Amino acid sequence: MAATPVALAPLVTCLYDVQAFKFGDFVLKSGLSSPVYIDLRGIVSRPRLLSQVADILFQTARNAEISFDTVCGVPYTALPMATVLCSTNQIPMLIRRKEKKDYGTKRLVEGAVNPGETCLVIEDIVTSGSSVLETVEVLQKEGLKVTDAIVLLDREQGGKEMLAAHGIRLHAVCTLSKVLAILEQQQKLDAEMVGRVKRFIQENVFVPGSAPPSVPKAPKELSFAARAELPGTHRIAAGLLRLMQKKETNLCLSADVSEARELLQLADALGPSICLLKTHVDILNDFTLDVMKELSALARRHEFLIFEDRKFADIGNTVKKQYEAGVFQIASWADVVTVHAVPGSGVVKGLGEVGLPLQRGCLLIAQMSSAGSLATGDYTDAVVKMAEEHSEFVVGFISGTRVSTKPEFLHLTPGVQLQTGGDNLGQQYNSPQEVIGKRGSDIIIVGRGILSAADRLEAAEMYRKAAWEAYLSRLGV
Ligand code: S5P
Repeated sequence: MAATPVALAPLVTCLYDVQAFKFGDFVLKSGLSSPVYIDLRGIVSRPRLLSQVADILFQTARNAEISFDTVCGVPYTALPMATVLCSTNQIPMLIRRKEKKDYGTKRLVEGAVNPGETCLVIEDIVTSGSSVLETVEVLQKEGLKVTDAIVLLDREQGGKEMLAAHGIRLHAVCTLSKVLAILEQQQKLDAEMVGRVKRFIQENVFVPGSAPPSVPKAPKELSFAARAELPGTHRIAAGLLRLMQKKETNLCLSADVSEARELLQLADALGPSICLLKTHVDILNDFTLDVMKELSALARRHEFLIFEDRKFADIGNTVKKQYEAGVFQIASWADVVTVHAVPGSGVVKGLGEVGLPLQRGCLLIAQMSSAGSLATGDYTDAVVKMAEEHSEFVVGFISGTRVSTKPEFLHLTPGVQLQTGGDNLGQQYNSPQEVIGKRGSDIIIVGRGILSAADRLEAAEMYRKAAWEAYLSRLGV
């Protein structure tokens, strides 16, 4: 598609005419003294200008050849811009609420949220990039992909670089230098003021990591080794984090096979490459407790944990029995199990009565990889809250993205393959780089990506390396 150049001078002139740029001496919200003050809020009162701005934002997205399913404007000024853009071009829009979630049970993102879809973020002005990032994180928490943001005006104070460090490409319609050049050429600004503004920009570039005074500093990313030593980290999580660091692996094998012999062969051959081996024990045709004893011996030899993906989802009294007794006696051999939060906290309490004395842990299902999953938004938030209230037994989450900022919790993500796509039953795949590097998860869960390979060990090593490298680059190593 040939790029249509955006005519900047007429746009800057219109913005100047509506007094979007003020030059003089101002004190910004952050407390900084600035020779320039930019306020694009007036655009909403000029319908023709608002349409023009929306068209230019859309043209910029097309010129950059970004593909996206939905658009979300950073509240509030970019909201009407996104509305006009979406309405004109018939694109579904999402609204991000700005209110903190403790104000009530309202959803943080309104509109049809389809996890896995790509959302384009629209912003009016970017300084440090923190407002865009805040919206991006809320959208990602809903399972949406965000790779690009379009901004009307980039003040060139480090926002682009900060967002790039978080995997977001920022495309600016216009930069502050360009505005200065156009206004100087139109003799609306003298060389002295242009020089003052340029110096101010250069002296006030926000370097990633050194946030401006008004922006809360993002918590520093801790290594797996450091997270293992935090006082609040569960014993099981700490052990797992240590062995992940030691073996340099954040790969969990989903060993969805139906014969015990194959399960044990896989555990022996791939054991050195994995930190966890995940079972669906009810898939086995020839399950015996002796098989699980052999599996436990292999787990000790190769240093991985056993994870039964049982997805308990009943009242406490029932799950307690399902966990402890019956044919499978899961609690006797599984270090961790998965749990649906839908019955309420009784499910965790019931399992804990059996698991705690055995020093076991559980993972709460906060999001699912399957298309149309109902585990999104408020449900996901409630799961995180449940985990925090039961951290004696909950070691982390099954989720597509990082859902808790607490480094004590682990995030494990299924629906991972090197090739993105899905199966014909709703499974959706993302790459290890996307899941670990961009969405902030800790461990990838891979089944068919490895099991369908001609050489399973070679495939496991490929996944191990991809996920480990994504983790290292997230740490900035
Ligand atoms: O949301 C989920 C949760 C889980 S635990 N989506 C999933 O796919 N899983 C499990 O991960 C699923 O039951 C299967 O065992 C594994 C993914 O397998 P794959 O072959 O698609 O990689």
